[in-house]
Amino acid sequence: MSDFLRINRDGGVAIVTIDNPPVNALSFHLREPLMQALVELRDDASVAAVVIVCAGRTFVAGADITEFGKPVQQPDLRAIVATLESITKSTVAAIHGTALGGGLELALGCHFRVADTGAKLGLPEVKLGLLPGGGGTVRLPRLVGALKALKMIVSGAPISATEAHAAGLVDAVFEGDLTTHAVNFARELARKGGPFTPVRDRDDGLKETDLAALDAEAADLARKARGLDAPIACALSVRNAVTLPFDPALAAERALFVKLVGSDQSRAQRHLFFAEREAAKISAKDVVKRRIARIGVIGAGTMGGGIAMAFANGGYPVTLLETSHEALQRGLATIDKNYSVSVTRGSLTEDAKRQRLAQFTGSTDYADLADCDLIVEAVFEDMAVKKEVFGKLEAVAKPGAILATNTSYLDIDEIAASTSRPQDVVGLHFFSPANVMKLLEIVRAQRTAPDALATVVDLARRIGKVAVVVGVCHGFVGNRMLAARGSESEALLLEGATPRQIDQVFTDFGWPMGPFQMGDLAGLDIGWRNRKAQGLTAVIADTLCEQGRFGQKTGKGFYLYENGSRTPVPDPQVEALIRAEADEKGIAPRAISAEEIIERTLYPLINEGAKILEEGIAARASDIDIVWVNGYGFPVGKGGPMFWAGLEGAGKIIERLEYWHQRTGKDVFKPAPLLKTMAETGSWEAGATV
Ligand code: T1G
Repeated sequence: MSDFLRINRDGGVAIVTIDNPPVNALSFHLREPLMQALVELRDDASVAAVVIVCAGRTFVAGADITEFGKPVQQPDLRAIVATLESITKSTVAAIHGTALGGGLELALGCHFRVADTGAKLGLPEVKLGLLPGGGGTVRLPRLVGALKALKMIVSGAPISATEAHAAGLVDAVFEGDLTTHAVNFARELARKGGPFTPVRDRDDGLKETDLAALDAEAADLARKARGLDAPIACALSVRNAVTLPFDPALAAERALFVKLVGSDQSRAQRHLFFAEREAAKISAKDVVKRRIARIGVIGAGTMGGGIAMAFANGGYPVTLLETSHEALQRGLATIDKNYSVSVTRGSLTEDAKRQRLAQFTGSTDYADLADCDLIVEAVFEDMAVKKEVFGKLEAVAKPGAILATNTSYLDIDEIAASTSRPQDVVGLHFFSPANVMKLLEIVRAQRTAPDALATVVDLARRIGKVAVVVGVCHGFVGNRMLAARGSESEALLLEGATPRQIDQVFTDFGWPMGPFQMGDLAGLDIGWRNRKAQGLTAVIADTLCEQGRFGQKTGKGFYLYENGSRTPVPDPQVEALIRAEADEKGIAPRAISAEEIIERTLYPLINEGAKILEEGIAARASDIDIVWVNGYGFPVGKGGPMFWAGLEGAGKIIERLEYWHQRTGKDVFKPAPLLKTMAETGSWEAGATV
């Protein structure tokens, strides 16, 4: 038969077992034998029912994403589902793990679906810049209704077996041996006899469709799409399921899919799918990871509290240490408040909140960290303070405990060298709020032991973080590139651009917000403190801070925030301040184009990324993309700065960088040699391995 599929008989029930590790993706080498098996069983009179089940950890998790962009090899999924629906005897999909994308569409080709209690079902194609291309947008509404189908397909979020059962997507949910339950379910159907109605001919979910409500929901989702095409296509295809007969709706779905699969946006989002998995792979063969049972966090401020929550949310007990009882109580109270907000929003139950709070042990005594396997310091961003903390850890941390610093730009090699155990020292650069932001830059110091590194990379995945291993330099990857991106901000303002204009260019590009609105959100005083620590100035931002204009938290920054509103309102006072500074410097205002703003912000960003690759601070260009998409909101439809450089054209970027370098003399515009390699070869040379 096939290495990827086998057929067993249990009386009159044929059990088709798919076995294509790791996730039973519908690769061509599976589709071919699957099609043959379905035709054979359809025509075999001794077969009374067909059950499709999967070996391994999950039901089919989708089409094989590696096949996209290549010529389609028949049979494709649509042909398989059509053959499945031509079977008149009962067909049952037995779902465990995650039935996603083409996997759920395969299951929708069956008359019935049963699932085990832990199963999840979803159509996440939108996250790849696609829409379900195997009939999902036309069949799912027929079972669960158009509105629920719309929300599932545009969000891409899976639902539980219980929710799927309640919605009519799944016909039964079982505990225990799913295959046996599925076979008995199928046998009972066969005993009762058909005919069995294929999903394509069912309309129970479509009968009461409120088209106005559907259109309203679709319009709301479109507003949130931020320039992405796939969510719009998904909504249109679900609407077609309501307004068109099945076959024309299916044909329209196919046309939309073909358009999306060839688009730059989908290529960008598929790039990110694999890049995220690559980033977690480090060259640490045969390394035994250390056991992590208990976490210590030093500092219960914004970062320390968020980091402690991130570990508690991941199920780890946390000892949270502060210098005083008052500071500790303040930190614990903030944590409690954060969980209460989640409960109010409905994203956390009261019980879960209690469970998470029970994970915390507060202390003001370093000795209480003695049983911790990983200790993360999140104290004031000052080298002397960090070294003092590590000095104390020398005395209490047990052998083999990993000692991590949350510094956002200090030299971790210097911190490690101040201890007697540099092999245990690593950087864990969380992004604020640490309990929410997915990105975790794992900073490998020169003497970080391979097993320590492998341990924290694995731990990051366990607490739901997207880990990228980076090397030591000022600002590592993200913040170093952020400095390059912002290096011209003040010059652009002084030369005539307004904060609103620059921010608008960024949001038009697809960023959630521009740099000035972001600065007001984060607090301008943070950058002000960093600049002062480094002896740097930014005349406009410094002046705003001197006036106490820190941003949203003070009601004004680059923008005004009236009556506690979070909506930025341009402030004539700020524009007057900018003009006054420009006049003092003899800079006459001029019209500045959107293209110029892109060239003086995003091109230096890419150029710094190229330098980071050359220095081996990042191992792959795709790692840099993962940092920027998960840590700074780089639009997923553009794949990250390094992927986007390929779309924009490295040659064009070099030419414009050279122009601005010649005009300003600034190093940030001096094209990195690797950028030239990219222009010549079309791909980024991997930098040294971190
Ligand atoms: N195709 C190819 N490879 C895949 C894959 C897929 N669909 N899903 C996972 N992999 C690889 C992954 O790269 C990794 O490889 C390994 O499997 C383990 O994955 C026609 C068009 C199922 C929840 O979007 O969400 O169907 O790094 O590390 O954390 O309408 O994988 O080991 O070499 O993620 O346990 C729709 C994508 C496709 C689901 C498991 N389906 N996958 O998570 O393991 S488009 C998806 C996932 C489609 C149809 C449309 C997750 C998972 P390597 P992993 P995991």
